[in-house]
Amino acid sequence: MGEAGDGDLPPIGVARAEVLQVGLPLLEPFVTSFGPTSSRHVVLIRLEDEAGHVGWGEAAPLDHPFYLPDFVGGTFELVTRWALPMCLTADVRRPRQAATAMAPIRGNTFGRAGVEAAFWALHAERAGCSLRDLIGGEASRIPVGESIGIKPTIEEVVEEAGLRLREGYRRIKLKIAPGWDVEVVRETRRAVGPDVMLQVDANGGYVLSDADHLSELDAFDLACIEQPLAFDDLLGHVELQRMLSTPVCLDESLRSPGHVRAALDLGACRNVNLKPGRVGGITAALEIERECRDRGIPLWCGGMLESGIGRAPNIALCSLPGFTQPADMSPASVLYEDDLIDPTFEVGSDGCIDVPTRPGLGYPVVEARVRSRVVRWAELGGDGNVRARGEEKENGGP
Ligand code: OSB
Ligand code: MG
Repeated sequence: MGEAGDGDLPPIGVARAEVLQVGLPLLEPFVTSFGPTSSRHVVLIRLEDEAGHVGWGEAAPLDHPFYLPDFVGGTFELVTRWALPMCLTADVRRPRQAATAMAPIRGNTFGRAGVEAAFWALHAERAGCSLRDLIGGEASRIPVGESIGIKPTIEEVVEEAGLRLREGYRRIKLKIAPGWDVEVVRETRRAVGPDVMLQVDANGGYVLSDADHLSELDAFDLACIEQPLAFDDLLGHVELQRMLSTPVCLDESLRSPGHVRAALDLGACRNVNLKPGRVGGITAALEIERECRDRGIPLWCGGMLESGIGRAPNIALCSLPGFTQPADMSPASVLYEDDLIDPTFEVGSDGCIDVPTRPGLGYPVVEARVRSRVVRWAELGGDGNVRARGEEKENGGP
């Protein structure tokens, strides 16, 4: 388990751990080709060491299994029964050894990533170091784009795009689905002009026989078409990419560094959306960043409508040089009534957000707000045993 230099490092000793499923107050449903996401919960992992240092991580699959198989209720169980105990009983001295400890778990990338993130945050807190510095990030500000969901009318999409561009956002991504594609792209391109970076995300809503229809999108100079085909159809994307001049970007299909290598070797995509949660954590994300940088593949950080706790490590990752395109990183003010961190981050008039330099997670967690939103919880000892668990029915939720 150890590696060179580990002898000098003390174990990241966890005295107490908590798993908290919390509800986030979405301002409006987020609609994609797989349907509306109107209820949003995430699983938070809170680690505390003997000295009282705290590390927070967030596992952010969706509430339902329509984006990928992972869903919040299953992820709560995965974290409580396996992922966290496997880390607490291992000799974790570096955060990446948490990833190693969880390696026997198949799939369940979001749960593993949330636990690993908590170890990164706790390690950074103990070292008095920012996450950015811990991973060797360079940028102090990162460019951001908005992901605009399917809306009742094209006019509402065009209006939202215009608003964000006036605010400074660096690019616009439109959700598309059969029956909501060429027209919404044509009208948005017409409204924003030729110089704005524009792209689309189909969330697996099409089949290969839609290729002729999708090739109509080639006329609009899109930066990419994200996940046009099913999440498990790598070879379909190889064929489709041959038929489109627009770069195919993969999201759902890429759930590990091996998937990214396979997709690039096969020609299934020319652009990569990296969500640390989707690929199993920060260690896997670092491997993918290096792979894309070495190959000269445009890379950007996607989002899962995370709270600020979930977005924080992703912002740190975006400071690495391999991230060459704007991130899906709308601040909580766009998505939620409030955030779980305060102060949270905002997008400046240059379309960028600051990469935090504070130690640990980088943002103060509003613990009272977190606790008021808990719908399901578990408490574990440093030995990995569950001491207590329960549900808070008055907060509702799944
Ligand atoms: O496909 O990128 C996606 C949100 C939830 C699930 C999947 C996706 C998205 C987004 C939102 O596009 C991006 C964000 O977090 O702002
Ligand atoms: Mg996507």
